[in-house]
Amino acid sequence: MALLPILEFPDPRLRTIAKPVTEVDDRIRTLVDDMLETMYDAPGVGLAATQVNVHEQVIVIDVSETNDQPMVFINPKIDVLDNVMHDYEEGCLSVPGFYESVSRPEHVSVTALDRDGNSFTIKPDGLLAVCVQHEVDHLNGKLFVDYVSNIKRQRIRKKLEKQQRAL
Ligand code: QAP
Ligand code: CO
Repeated sequence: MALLPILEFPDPRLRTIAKPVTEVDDRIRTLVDDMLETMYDAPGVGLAATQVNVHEQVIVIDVSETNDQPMVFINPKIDVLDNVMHDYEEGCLSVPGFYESVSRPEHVSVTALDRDGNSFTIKPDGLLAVCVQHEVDHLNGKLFVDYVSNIKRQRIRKKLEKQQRAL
């Protein structure tokens, strides 16, 4: 197991489009385990491979109160089930210290492969539905700050660039 460094906005590598995983093998399972360790250490509720500079379609999520229900989504596909939207105050390990309200579809279906390479489909509720969409956005090079106004995003970028220069 290993802790992986997390890329921070506005790192251009966060804009990379992830490739599908062609085989769920031990290399992918090691990546999943390292991503889970990195997410729990942060701590966070979701992490996409893009955020640890691996550009393959792998997501880990744990929205349980007890942090003992890890979920793995490989090659996830989202279907929007209706036009109902829901606002949620989102954050991101790649945008530390900033939270903004984002509107997303409330009802989605997600089909993915699990860590054994088996396909599954879920209809997530609440925070899980928000989190899956947020993480799938990462695999497409998209960040939650892309949904806020240019002025807010610019403010966030400048503050993070200043913090990063101080390191
Ligand atoms: C994505 O985000 C998410 O700013 C996961 O200083 C967030 O785990 C989906 C975190 C909200 C749905 C709703 C953020 C930790 C963690 C920070 C996270 C921070 C420390 C964010
Ligand atoms: Co994020």
